[in-house]
Amino acid sequence: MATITDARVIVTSPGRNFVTLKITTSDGVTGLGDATLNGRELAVAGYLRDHVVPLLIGRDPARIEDTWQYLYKGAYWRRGPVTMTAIAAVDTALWDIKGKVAGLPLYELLGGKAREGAMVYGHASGGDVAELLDDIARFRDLGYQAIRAQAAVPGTPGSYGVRHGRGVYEPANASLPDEQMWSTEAYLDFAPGYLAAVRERFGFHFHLLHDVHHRLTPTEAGRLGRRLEDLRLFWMEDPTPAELQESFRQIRQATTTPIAVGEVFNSIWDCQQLITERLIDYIRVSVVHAGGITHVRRIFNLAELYQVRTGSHGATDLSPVSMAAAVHLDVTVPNFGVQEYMEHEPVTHEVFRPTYELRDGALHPSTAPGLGVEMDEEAAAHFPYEPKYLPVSRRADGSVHDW
Ligand code: EZ4
Ligand code: CO
Repeated sequence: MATITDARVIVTSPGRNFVTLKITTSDGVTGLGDATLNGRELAVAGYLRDHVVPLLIGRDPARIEDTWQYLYKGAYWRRGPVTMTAIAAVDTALWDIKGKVAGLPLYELLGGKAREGAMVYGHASGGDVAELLDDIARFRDLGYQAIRAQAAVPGTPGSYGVRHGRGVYEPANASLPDEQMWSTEAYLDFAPGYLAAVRERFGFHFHLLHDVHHRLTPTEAGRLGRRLEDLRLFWMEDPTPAELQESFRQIRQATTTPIAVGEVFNSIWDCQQLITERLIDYIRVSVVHAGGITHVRRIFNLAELYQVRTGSHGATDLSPVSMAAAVHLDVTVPNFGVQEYMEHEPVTHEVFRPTYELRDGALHPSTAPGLGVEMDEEAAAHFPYEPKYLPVSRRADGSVHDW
C-alpha cells in the first residue's frame, strides 16, 4: 500500500492570491487541491498546516471517501467555509492522485463523459449601458453561448460585477475592505432597462444571465423577477441571501424567472431545502468551497432527483486546479446546466498550467491523467501573498448591506 508521505500548503499570488495543497505519496505520485477562500486565505492555509496535514501523513491515498469522512466527522466541529475548503483541497488532491495512478483522466473515474464539453458563461460588464453592449458583442464574437450581464448602477460607484479597465474583473481589490455605496432603489430602477437593451440589440439566441449578488429582499426579488420574465433570462442569481431557505418560496410564487443560488454554500445541508422543495433551478456550489469532488457530486446527485441543474461558481478566485476539477465533474453529471468561467490573468498561468481548453463556448477536459494541471513551484515562490479583501457594501444611511 502506498502512503501519504508529504502534504504541503503553497500560498502564492500570481495576479491574485491562491492557496494550494500538494500531496505526495510513497510512490512519488503528487496531487493538487485548491484551498483558496477569497479574503480569508490564510485561515484555510493555517487550518490545513496546523490541523490537517499532520493527520494525512501515513494514510492510504486511495481511500478518498474514508479520508473525507475522517476529516469531516473527526473534527467534531462541522461545516463552515474554512473547514470545508480545507477538506475540499485534500479531496481534490486525492482524486488527482487516483487518476494519475490509474493513468486516467478524472472524468473516467467519475463514470465517463455524459457530454463532450461544459458550456460556460462569461462575464460581460460595463461602466454604462453602451460599454456593456460592446462587451456582450466581444463575448459573442469569442463564441460564448451564455453571458452574464452587469452594468454599474448610476450614482453607486464600485457596483459589484463591473470590470475596471481592460483586465479581468477582480472584486478583492484592496489591502483593507473597500467600502462601496449601495442603493436598492437605484438598482431596481436601472437593471431591467439595461437587460432589455441587451435583448433588443442581440436578440434571444444566446443565454443571458444576471447576478443580483444577495442584494434584495424576497419581496423585491419577486418583483424584479416578474419584470424580467419577457427577457427569458437563463437565471437570476442570488436574488436574496439564502440562509433563510424558505424565503425562496415567496420568490417562486411571484415569478417564473429561473433562480440560481449557492456560490457561498459549503455543504449539502445549506441547500437541502432549496433543492428538495424545488425553490431553485440551478445549484451553484463549487468543488473548492463545498467539500471537494466527493461532496459536490453528492449535492449534484441530490439535485438531479429534483430536476435542479448545476451551475458551479467559477470566478477568478477559483484557481485553475479547482476549475479543472469542476470541468471533469461537469462533463459527467446528467443534470449539468452551465459552468461559470472567468479567464485568469496570463500571469496566473506562469504558476498553474491547466490542460482544459475553451472551444465553442465550452470547456473541454484533456485526456491527461488526473486533473491535468501542473504547478510550477519555483515560479510560485516569486509571487508572495498580498492581503486582499472583498468590499463591504453600505446604504446611504451608513448601515451595512449584503455585499
Ligand atoms: O463575487 O467570487 O458569480 N460570481 C460572483 C463572484 C463573487 C466572487 C467572490 O469572491 O458573484 O464574482
Ligand atoms: Co455570483
